[in-house]
Amino acid sequence: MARTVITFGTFDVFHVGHLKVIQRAAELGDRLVVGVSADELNLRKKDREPVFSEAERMAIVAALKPVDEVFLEESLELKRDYILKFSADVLVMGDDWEGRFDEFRDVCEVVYLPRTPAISTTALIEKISSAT
Ligand code: C2G
Repeated sequence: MARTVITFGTFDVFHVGHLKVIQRAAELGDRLVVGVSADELNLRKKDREPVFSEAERMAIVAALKPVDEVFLEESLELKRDYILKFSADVLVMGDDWEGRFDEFRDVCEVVYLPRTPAISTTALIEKISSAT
């Protein structure tokens, strides 16, 4: 039976930390499904508009070799529904989310992977905006 892995993220200003979590997630199964968070959800979650729109962020993630399918993550509260809808066997998140999704262990495996150090969208935005 094919093993489906699901992961979620904003993936704004796509960087190598995003790439690594996606590559490592894909290695845990046969099919990788990625939920890309909606602009609206991002605004609520981080209190700012993403640099790239949800359509652009989805297009970038969908074009990656390890990714089989992308969908728009419209709400953090729908995680269980998404896991069931895509018949995910494993939920993967970076360890900045450690413990936050343990409640889904009744329907799938939950794995937290170590974040790639020293890179983040916020730091990149700051670096770019301070460049002259
Ligand atoms: N990530 C990583 N290393 C970094 C930066 C990010 O491993 N240096 C991982 C995060 O841990 C996450 C994924 O990349 O698993 C996407 O990160 P974000 O775009 O910051 O996603 P986030 O806003 O945390 O959205 O439902 C959950 C949310 O949609 C997650």
